[in-house]
Amino acid sequence: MQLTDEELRSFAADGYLILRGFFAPDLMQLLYEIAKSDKAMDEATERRDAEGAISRIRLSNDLHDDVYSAFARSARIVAACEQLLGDEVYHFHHKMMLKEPRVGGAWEWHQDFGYWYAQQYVLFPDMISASIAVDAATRQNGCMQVIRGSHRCGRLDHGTAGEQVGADLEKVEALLGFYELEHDHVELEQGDMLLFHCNLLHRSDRNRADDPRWSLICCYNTRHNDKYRKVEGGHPAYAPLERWPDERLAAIGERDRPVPA
Ligand SMILES: O=C(O)CCC(=O)C(=O)O
Repeated sequence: MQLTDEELRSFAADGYLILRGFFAPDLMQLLYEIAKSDKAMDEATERRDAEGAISRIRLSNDLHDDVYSAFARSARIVAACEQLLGDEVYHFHHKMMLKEPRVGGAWEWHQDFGYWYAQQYVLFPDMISASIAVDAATRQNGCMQVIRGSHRCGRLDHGTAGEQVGADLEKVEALLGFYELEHDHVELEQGDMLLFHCNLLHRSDRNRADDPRWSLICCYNTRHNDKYRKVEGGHPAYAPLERWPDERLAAIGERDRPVPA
């Protein structure tokens, strides 16, 4: 897995990079079938947006013997993240983001580093997330939106917005208005992957479509940015990450594929 110079340049300038068809359709079908029939998704945590609409999130700080963790161990994702951040990365957490048809709530403008800096004892914005489209993501079902290049302005102050944490909106508006940064909608097909820098401002709208929008987001921290305080709970401190080829992800997917009724 080798990113091109153009991909590296584009991530440095924009704070995000879309890799189309990153995972093959057969492998995505396994993840899709397992997730959609997984009873654990019924226990996902609910988060209300500022208008009270609910998004659900199933987050894991640990790696387990399941298909979600297998994706988080993907050698190709990890290699891409290490090229973009210039250091070894480790698993920080992964999460299934579940936006149900018609009801799935919005995520307010925020930077992930706004949360992680405040709560996770890390000080350098050398962290990254890989969002894999389990369902296609469209404007209608509340795809992710980003402010292109906003990672370059550094971390903004964050306050609360509903049950979420949101960035200072005056500054968000200044980035879009005064500084004329572009506001992009990231539409994805199943199997596409969005890599985004932890200081990239992003949000997503409520799902107003009849189809769900589920994604698997794998988050990584760099080794040089290990947690300076090791506390119980929260996202983990550095531990070497075992990286797996796609064949191993597929083997776990085949093993756990639901048996048709
Ligand atoms: O995928 C989305 O709709 C939002 C995800 C998000 O805000 C996040 O992972 O921080």
